[in-house]
Amino acid sequence: MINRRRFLSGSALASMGLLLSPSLKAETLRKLHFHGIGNNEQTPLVVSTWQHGLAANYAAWEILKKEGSSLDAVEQGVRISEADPKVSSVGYGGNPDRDGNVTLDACIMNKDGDCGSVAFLQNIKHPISVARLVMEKTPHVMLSGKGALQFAIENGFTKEDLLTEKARVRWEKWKIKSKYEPVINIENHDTIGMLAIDNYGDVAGACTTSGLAYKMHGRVGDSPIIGAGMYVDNEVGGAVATGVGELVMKTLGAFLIVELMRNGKTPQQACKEAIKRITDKQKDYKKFQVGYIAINKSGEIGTFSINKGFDYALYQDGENELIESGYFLKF
Ligand code: SD4
Repeated sequence: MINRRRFLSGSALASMGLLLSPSLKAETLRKLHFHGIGNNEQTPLVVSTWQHGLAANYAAWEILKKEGSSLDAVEQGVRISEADPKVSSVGYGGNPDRDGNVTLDACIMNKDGDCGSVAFLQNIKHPISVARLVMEKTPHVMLSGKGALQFAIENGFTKEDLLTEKARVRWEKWKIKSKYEPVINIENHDTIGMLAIDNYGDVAGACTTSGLAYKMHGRVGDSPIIGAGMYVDNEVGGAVATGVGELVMKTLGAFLIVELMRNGKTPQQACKEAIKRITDKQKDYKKFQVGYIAINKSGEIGTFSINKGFDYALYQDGENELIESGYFLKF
């Protein structure tokens, strides 16, 4: 658990004249809450995977600080990574599959337990926004492939070529050996998963990726699977995953973490337990990376990964920092 915030006790608040004043208006209370002096001293907050989460968090925080919703915050936050050609495993600039196609997976979930997802979507720069529209405008949770593309176009998205020159050159180089081999923490582990709690204490989550580099055409990972790559329950908290999606899907990692928290585990204990589920069951786990982030309703954070090298970006208490996660494998 990370608790970097000073705790203002009841007596400290009383000495500031805040507890006793009946005239304290709701607006003032909200502001105090925002600045960490309210019922829950650790929110609002936004947390996301990997270094590029820093820029994404910043965009999310801009929304949270204007008292926007956690749902808007996570959508706008991850769109930064989706649009950034330097991020080689999300949206535009993402590494292609082995046949040279950039195929995208994304999902989003709100405080009411509604969710939307797209899988195997091509030529659309912001799959997260398509996922949100699936949630808001259709009776379904998930659209995939051509159907997802058709839905996106019908809703005003434009088709774009997402394979940048740099990604194409990397792919051409990869084709020389054509060996599918996810490398721990290197370029193909850049999915952005983001969780936020807003000023009103509500939790939302988003996850978006171009998936594992040089995967088979048609392969879908954990990131668009509700409960695998991401899960939110506003009574409990939320969790997101990054890394080799097959391991996450086999253990339904994000849902598992939220259920463990529901049953009393801290976010940190829950993330460790979910990693242990993988290391107990998967013989070859040492070769792969999986990282989890979880938050609970009080704004406590947990993170854990199989291998060293997973880091996450946390924007809380006005500070946005990159923090190294704990990990299972100590060499
Ligand atoms: C996938 N989990 O498609 C994604 C890849 C990833 O960080 O997380 N990269 O399996």
